[in-house]
Amino acid sequence: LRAATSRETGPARSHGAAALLDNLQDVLPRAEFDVDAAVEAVRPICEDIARHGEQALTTYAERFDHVVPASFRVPVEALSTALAELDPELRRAFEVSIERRRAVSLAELGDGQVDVEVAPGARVSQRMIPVDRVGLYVPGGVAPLASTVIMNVVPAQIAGVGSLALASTPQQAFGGLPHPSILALCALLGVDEVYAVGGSQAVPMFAYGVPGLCPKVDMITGPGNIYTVAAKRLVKGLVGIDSEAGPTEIAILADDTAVPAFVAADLISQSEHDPAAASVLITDSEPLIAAVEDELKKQVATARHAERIETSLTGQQSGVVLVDDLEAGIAVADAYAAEHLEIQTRDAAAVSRKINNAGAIFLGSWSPVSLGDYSAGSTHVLPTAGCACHSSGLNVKSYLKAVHVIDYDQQALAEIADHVVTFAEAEDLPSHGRAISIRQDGDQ
Ligand code: HSO
Ligand code: ZN
Repeated sequence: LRAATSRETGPARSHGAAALLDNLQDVLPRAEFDVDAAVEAVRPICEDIARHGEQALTTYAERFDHVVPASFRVPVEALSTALAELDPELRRAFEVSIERRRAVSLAELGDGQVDVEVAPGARVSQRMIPVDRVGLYVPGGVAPLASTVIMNVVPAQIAGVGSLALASTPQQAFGGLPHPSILALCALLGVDEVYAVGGSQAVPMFAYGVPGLCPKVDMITGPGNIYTVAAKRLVKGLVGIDSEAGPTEIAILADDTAVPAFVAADLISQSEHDPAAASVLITDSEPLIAAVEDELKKQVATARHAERIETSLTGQQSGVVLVDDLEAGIAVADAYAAEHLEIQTRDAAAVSRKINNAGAIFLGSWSPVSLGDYSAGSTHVLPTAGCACHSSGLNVKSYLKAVHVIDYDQQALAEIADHVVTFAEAEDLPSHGRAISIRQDGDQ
């Protein structure tokens, strides 16, 4: 697919970056993800769970998951059993991923120090306060995303979130428990409040609380299918949410130095998630396109999930963008604002500094997206659907509230009093001014 060429879109940056971005966004396709339609489907579920709690959870477990867990709250023994029965090699893989995500999360935390004396005796500082209680949903449907447990739980714990609950779909194959690797990870990470509840029900359960089962949370994080996303949209405001994650995306900006087999493997890796996943190659090299197309044919043929990979790769959301030169490629990548952007070019680090819009940037031949999905230490919860132009991936700060602390002494207030009174008058809010001037009257 030739989705666009730099000839059609004009030479990079010659019309001004903003005009070029608009133009490119029109021609770059993206997966359909109509959350509004799904909202209508989950609205009655949210209302029902708000009203009827556990009884409603039972109804939907029967209807959607075809198994009603013995108890929606997973007994802690099930977590330790899952950990005890975990394959040792997989346990080591989990531990390495946790260690690295912890190291990076600690760095993300920084010292958070804001403490400014704006004038003598006038101090404004900032406290970073963790969210009290978080509910995390981990999908267990098509693929049980055990890595998602790490990506959500580790930064929340490092942020200092006091109470963390996790839900994942009950699985018929595991007697109504969530997938054992998800349970084992909960045990490894010390999360013992776990529910066997599917996404569109877990979100309202967390948002409203279910009496006698699950206390209400303050914030809900974690990905899910379109109904989970729709439920998050419905309860947003009542609780905080991380983001509305759509189908996964990879864009690869490559020149003729890229290794075609690597490029193809990386495109395929994200297409493996979902028939609606987007895999986009942006390059100025026609020989690379030909070589990658050959590789794709070879590699897809032997892939375990060839069918959904092929649907994703041939979908209108995926394709190749042939550009005149790397500068044009950078403009296309910036306009697309991919969830994951790989740069496989000469001096990838220098190219990456010209990119402003991407969820995460993977440099060179040895930092593929799959590494970030599991064990790089970075987050894999990233903005999709172009949201990378305004949002960040999930990190320690996502779980922290910045609270300003204002501390002026009498003299410092007196110094600025007239300005505040004047300002308040200009807004026709004289009582605001009075709250200042009453303190200047001297007879208090
Ligand atoms: N690539 C997905 C995350 C993931 N991949 C989990 C494998 N497991 C969205 O960033
Ligand atoms: Zn992935």
